[in-house]
Amino acid sequence: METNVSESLVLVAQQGPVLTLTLNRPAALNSFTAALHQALRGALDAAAANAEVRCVVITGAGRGFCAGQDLSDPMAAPSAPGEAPKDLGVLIDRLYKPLVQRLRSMPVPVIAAVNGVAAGAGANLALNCDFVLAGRSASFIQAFAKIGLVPDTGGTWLLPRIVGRARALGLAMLGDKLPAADAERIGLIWQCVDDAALADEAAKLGARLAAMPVKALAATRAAIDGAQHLTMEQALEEEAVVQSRLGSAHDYLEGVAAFGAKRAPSFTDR
Ligand code: T3D
Repeated sequence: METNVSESLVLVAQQGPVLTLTLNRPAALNSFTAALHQALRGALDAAAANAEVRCVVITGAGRGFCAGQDLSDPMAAPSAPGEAPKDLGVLIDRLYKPLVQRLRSMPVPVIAAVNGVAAGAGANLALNCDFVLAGRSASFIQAFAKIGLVPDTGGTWLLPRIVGRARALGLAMLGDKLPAADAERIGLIWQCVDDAALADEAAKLGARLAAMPVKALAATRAAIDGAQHLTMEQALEEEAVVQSRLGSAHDYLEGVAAFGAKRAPSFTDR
């Protein structure tokens, strides 16, 4: 059964164990204001605390996914002549950094279902998710250079790791619109699907992930991200530490028992 819990800047709908969060400022292509940040982070916190939620899908209302920072918001708009310049670093520290940290520490997998343009921090919001599905008419724009900024919301860390330095620099310096099919071709995203199929494909993937041992999936994300700055020797040690923890958890015992009994497993850890 589907329930709409809130009609606000972030629409929240739960279908079984899959929670869908819809950014809801369609007239401004779901660009970020402080209030939208607060609503999204609040919804993610609530999902993280809710044992019934085993996968989160983030998407956008209307024709866009998210156009990044709302450039007309007084907290971000350039200062008027004579005023002290705004310190955008404060905005990043207070709003974007905690959002990325929240996303990347979610105890369940997170899917971005990119339904339209994803620009600036909106593109990197998607890239911080574990899976990015995009409709064929969607696109990704590292819009920062066009307004004299560097990629933020984790873009400088993510882009070279996902697509390599050459493509990272090309995307970040030129700021061109990258269609979803090209984003899939260069490995920036998981999959490009027909627009009409996006919601169904996201729901299908969400249900599949929700039925998996999500505690292990969250540990997989942390281990793969953490290994980026480790030597192979250190990564082997870290794998032993994590495996030791997971090996005594319910889901491992259940997975092995189900395998032996040739039945479907029932994973419950979070
Ligand atoms: O504060 C800081 O700057 C630090 C933090 C930075 C993080 C960032 O995200 S920096 C990057 C900010 N984002 C952008 O630079 C993207 C700006 N938007 C665009 O370039 C274009 O809108 C798009 C390429 C995304 C889409 O183009 P198009 O032609 O499909 O739509 P449009 O007509 O430009 O936009 C539709 C409406 O949304 C329009 O409003 P209107 O005229 O119908 O009333 C437009 O002003 C509004 N909109 C789109 N993006 C933003 C926005 N309003 C405020 N802020 C936006 N980012």
